[in-house]
Amino acid sequence: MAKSKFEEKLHAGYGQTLSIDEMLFEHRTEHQELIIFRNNSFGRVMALDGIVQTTEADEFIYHEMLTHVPLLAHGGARSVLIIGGGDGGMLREVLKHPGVERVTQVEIDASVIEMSREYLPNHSAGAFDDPRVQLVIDDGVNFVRSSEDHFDVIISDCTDPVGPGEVLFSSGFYEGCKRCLNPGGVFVAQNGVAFLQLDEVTTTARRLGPLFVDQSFYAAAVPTYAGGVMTFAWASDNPSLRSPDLSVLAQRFEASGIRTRYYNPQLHLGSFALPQYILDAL
Ligand code: AG3
Repeated sequence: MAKSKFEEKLHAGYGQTLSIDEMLFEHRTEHQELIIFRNNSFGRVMALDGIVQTTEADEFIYHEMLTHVPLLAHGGARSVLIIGGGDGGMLREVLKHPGVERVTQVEIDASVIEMSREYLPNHSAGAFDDPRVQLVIDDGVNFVRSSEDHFDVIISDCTDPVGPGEVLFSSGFYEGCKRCLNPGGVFVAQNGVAFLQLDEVTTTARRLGPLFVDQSFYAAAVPTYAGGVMTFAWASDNPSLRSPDLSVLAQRFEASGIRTRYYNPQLHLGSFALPQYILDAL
């Protein structure tokens, strides 16, 4: 009989279970175990190596927060680098910014892109066909270590630091990102669910902090990243980018013409206010 439940095993002694109401795709790619299924509460769900990566219902929270926060804080980003993000949701949101002229996306697993285009078409929503996009199938670490290209914003849309995603939390990767950033640029990265992965916050701060003048985290709750708020790492050499005036942000957001379902300028500023248990871990 076909499996009818997806049991996520990311944390010791705690996990979420989603019913597989329709199995769409299940296959071992060259890099990882990829599964896409439909769930009655969250729509289509994609998981890699047993960990939920994205769902149709709540992806907007994650993708909006990892794009609009750095791009609107920067205010003049023309070039963006996305590491990972094979489902295309991040690319879709980045391309909504009228000032963005080119986006390079570096994804290690071509199968994730291919299957997401087929089974999660609303994630990329045509973004992979946009002429501003250059797609590179490569390891993100290799890319940032060797690329001669520079970017205004770098977004690390990676898996958790277990298995193939682990290198995207290494000092070598962060050094490469720093090297590929234009002066005044911003680096952001998904950094796990703080309550259950507090060591990731500490480790990232220790590795990323020394490379930049300003390093911090911001947060948002994404239901299928279970266990509380997810933190996003933030790093730049310009501390004022982290606390722009609300009026400036609101003006930029308005001028962009972007419609969001989670992001708004007030929430942007508020997301940098962190609970004390996170601050204490830094
Ligand atoms: N990548 C981040 C998934 C992290 C899940 N981790 C967790 N629950 N701790 C998502 C890819 C979406 N484009």
